[in-house]
Amino acid sequence: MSKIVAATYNLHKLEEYRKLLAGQELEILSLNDCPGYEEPEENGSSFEENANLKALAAANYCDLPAFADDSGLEVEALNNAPGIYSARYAENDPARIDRILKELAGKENRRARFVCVISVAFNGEIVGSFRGEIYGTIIEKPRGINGFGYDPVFMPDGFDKTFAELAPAEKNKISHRAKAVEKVIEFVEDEMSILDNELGTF
Ligand code: ITT
Repeated sequence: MSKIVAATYNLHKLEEYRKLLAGQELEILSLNDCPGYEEPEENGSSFEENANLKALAAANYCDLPAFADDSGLEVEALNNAPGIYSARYAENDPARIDRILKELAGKENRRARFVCVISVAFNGEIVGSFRGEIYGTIIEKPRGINGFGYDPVFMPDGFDKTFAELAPAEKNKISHRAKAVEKVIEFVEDEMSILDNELGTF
């Protein structure tokens, strides 16, 4: 089974990746399996730049293929904040949710989307970056206990439950992370079949 490093210390993300990639003949390691690793500073100005630098640093340090995501919530009426600063918007999940709700108080437009960009790094370079998005609205009060981060206030379009009220398997069918993972799998399958065809010509 091939090994790949999921370059994250976020155990909720890791859990989602292990489920989303369950059928893939992959042993998914995390940064907890890379003793001594020091995370690079997330100083990119886009989800793509941050995902690239996280994936590359982990692949180089662990000498294995690695992928990383940079993800977050973009709220239309807040000029797309918190965006790439989603993890740093306040000191913990409840405080981050509280800040969003306060900033949205009195505003009619509560449209938002989650974004996830996954970059895959191999042999010292980024081989691809893949984006998934899901649109929805921010509700007035947190609901539900599943998931993590902003899930209790995000209600995806077409549902009357928040991400935190959906079962994990339901979130994993529609989420920004699931959509980005689908693109990664498609890319890897295409690359493998190109490789197979090339090897077949010898
Ligand atoms: P790593 O960098 O170690 O992967 P992190 O939590 O710092 O972990 P990010 O910099 O990508 O990750 O920040 C993503 C933040 O966006 C995350 O901490 C949540 O606050 C929010 N977020 C991302 N995906 C989410 C999801 O599926 N549900 C709820 N909140 C999410």
